[in-house]
Amino acid sequence: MPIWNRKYETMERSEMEQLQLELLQATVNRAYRNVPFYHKKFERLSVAPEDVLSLSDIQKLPFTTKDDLRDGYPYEMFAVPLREIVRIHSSSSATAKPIVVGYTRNDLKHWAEQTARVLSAAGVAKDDVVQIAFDYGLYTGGFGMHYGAERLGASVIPVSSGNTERQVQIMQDFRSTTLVSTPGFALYLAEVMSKLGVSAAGLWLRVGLFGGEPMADKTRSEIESKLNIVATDNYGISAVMGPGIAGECELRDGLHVNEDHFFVEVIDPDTLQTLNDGEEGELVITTLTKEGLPMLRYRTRDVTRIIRGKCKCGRTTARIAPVRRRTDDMFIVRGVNIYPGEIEAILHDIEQVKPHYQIIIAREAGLEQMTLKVELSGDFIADQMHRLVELEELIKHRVHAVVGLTPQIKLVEPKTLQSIDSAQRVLDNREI
Ligand code: DLL
Repeated sequence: MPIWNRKYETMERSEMEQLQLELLQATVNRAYRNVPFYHKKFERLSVAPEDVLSLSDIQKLPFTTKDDLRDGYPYEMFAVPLREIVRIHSSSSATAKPIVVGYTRNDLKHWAEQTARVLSAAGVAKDDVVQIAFDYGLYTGGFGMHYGAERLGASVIPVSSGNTERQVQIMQDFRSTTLVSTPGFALYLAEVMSKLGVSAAGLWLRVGLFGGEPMADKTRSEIESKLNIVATDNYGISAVMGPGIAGECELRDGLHVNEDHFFVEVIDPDTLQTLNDGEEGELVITTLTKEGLPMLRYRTRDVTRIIRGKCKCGRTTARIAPVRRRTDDMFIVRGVNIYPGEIEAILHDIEQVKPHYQIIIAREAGLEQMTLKVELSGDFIADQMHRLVELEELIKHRVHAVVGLTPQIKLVEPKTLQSIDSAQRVLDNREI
């Protein structure tokens, strides 16, 4: 099994820790000197960059959250002047303050290296034809994986997301060997193939890299059997970098972290104490090489555990267990991150409805659908059908503008959803 960067991916533990300490000290210095947000936080906690003398001293440092990034919208968390930034990505929200991330030329070089490593770990090489079906745009998925695949020397098809029938055609005609997408899209693609009468046996596909959302075991086996491929799980988060933070090797025994670029910790989300290796908790990531937007102890809200010890593939890097849950109420539909609170805020501003709602997620004919049940306000008199239709269209439009996804709307009688409890707020009926 090839290893893209033997030096860093198979480094002795002690050597890796020494490297991480040096990189951490440099990152902390840069963040403290160049980002007023960190400077203030350090002062408040009475810590100085010189206090980081060992890796465990990271626990003295402040956490960073998504809200901190939102408050610093758009560029306040950047550690370099804008002229040094060569790429900007952002999270999905259109009207709420999104998260903006900036990359220097070196950051992009490192990013390509990181995604080249996860592609290589999944078994992708120079001779492969890589069909990238992540969105290309502000989302980090498409471009992130693209540059890594090019770095490997593979032939890249930047097909982006959607247009599924065309994707099947391309897969057949261009002889794609590798599919890069969300697991949800891969399932839908399989559904469309079966509708079109295209069999996986007639394709060249042999491997898939999936990420951007959780992939349940059942989903993985379904993708593997329907597409006749080996499917690997790949973790990333835009606030920290995008894809390329961690990915499974062909043995699929945990996701290898690119530890020379990211320092991972797992904390108890309530006490904020660092947990031991193997204990499950919230993943916290510190960037070690990022210049544009260094992140100190970023709280991902993703639940996982750290796995140490050499993998049978030969890599010595720490691994994380697949992420299946979060500590907050964010959910992901068609790769789009959605918070119930965003939906609630939209409904608050529409006088014909109450902000009492329920979100139902299901897979229909392979495609993920979000249905939003909304309670009509008592004053709303639906004397004419067209008024209801207009109202549904208005809600659809507003939700699409904010979260980037159009839900199906079901308007329900007043007072039918007002006492819904939080466990029933989001019903995820995607079986796999
Ligand atoms: O989803 C970046 C990415 C793109 C990663 C393509 C991998 C592949 P965000 O939009 O910031 O970034 O969403 C990050 O998605 O906190 C997790 O909750 C979830 N997530 C990403 N990858 C996985 C995965 C990109 N492999 C959020 N398993 C994260 C489970 C995942 N959840």
